[in-house]
Amino acid sequence: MHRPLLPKDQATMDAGAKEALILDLHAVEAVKLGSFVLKSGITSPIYLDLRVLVSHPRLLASVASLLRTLPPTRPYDLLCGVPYTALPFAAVLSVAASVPMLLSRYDDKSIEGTFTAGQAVLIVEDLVTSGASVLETVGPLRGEGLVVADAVVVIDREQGGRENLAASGVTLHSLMTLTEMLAVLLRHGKVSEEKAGEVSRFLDANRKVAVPVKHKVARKSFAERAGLAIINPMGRKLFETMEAKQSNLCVAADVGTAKELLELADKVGPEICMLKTHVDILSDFTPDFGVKLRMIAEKHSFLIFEDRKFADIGNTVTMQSEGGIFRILDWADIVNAHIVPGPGIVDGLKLKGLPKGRGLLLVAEMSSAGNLAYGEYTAAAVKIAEQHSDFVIGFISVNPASWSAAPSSPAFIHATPGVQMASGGDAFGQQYNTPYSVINDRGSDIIIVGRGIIKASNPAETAREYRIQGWQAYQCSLS
Ligand code: 5BU
Repeated sequence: MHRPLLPKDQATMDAGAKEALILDLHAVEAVKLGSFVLKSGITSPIYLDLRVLVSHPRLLASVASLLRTLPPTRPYDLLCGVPYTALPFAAVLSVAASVPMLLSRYDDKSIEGTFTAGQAVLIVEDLVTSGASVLETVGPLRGEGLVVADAVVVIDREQGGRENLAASGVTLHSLMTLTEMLAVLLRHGKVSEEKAGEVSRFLDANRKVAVPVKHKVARKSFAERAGLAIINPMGRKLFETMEAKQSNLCVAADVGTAKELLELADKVGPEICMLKTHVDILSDFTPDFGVKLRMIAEKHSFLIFEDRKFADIGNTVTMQSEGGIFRILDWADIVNAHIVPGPGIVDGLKLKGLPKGRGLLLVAEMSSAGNLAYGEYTAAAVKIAEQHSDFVIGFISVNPASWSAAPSSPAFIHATPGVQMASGGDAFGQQYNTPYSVINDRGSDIIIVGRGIIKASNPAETAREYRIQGWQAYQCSLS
């Protein structure tokens, strides 16, 4: 994967080339003087508009080749431009350097292109003020397990972007600063002393532009969110249970018999807010299973979530949830569903579930490698949930913090499978993240842990450890 752009001795940009580029940018009116409100909200006497470069192929090529001279702190496998202005820069650079590119969609933050988790991505940007746009692109890439350590940019406006990016683990490499640009323009008589002075004073007064708050994950406490789930009693009950038990742990009770499951439920009960079942794997299921499990759930105050993943048309799922051998709706507080059949599946489950006060989680993302639940599919799940917020309590999700283009309401809860104390996977594509990563970095609420607990020599003690880790990560995410 080692792909340095150029040998180190060529890495410093030639001052003459930089000066020529600045004059060219001025000539094509990429530099404008006046009074402008920037994306970061501040009013600036200078505006840089590098979109005009698409009309000047020679300049575009020269920007791309100069960006190639900036040495990143680590080798990289892929390039990703920040939409939209930098996309042609990244494309030209990609072709010239023979490095594949990714496209990060502006609307839903989904990623186009071929990649595998662990590959390193170099970000390409036109200019940086607070660094907010770069961070909007970095988040979804990291959410896919890609490594982002460096960003190359044509112009650094020197207004806190470098520091804000460094705080997020991204090193900024710029072709030039705004001060350098101004000095060249002044020397060549392209700006007056007076205007140059105005821009310098503006820069001095605005050295620290913060990343706008909307780009940070603002988290409310579970207690506050219980108050938001007003039309959804099961959602509220889950939030309240979490707060009361100081637990955002759900154990996935993937054992082979009802006997083992009931024993496990009693053991881990004090540590959990929810127990997840796959009732169809129990070899000794009998109709009294539900009554027995509900007694244990009441004793330890946890909710029961049958991970049935309904996936049929509304009429069929109505019968599947209510009838058959398992009679799931009689004993499960919460079930989940895929949205592949469309919103009719929610109507079908709601028909019998809502009168019983049950709740539904929609599978918006999955934890397994190569799954197809991402991008527009995930956004569609959010939409369906909003249309049925009396019954849908939230989502199975993996990286809800990356849904910044279509974030879900804080009244919805996020539960995430694929959790162990160490990241990794199993032989069938399961992918594990740590409790801290799931709750604090990825913005989820509940960790769902199966084998990490049930295969431990002391499941009760291990559940306690996971509960503490999950709860500490939640507390950390509030501050
Ligand atoms: P594990 O032993 O911690 O890997 O178990 C994870 C559980 O979560 C298991 O019951 C799965 O069926 C369930 N699961 C999952 O792993 N990934 C998903 O995307 C969904 C459910 Br939805």
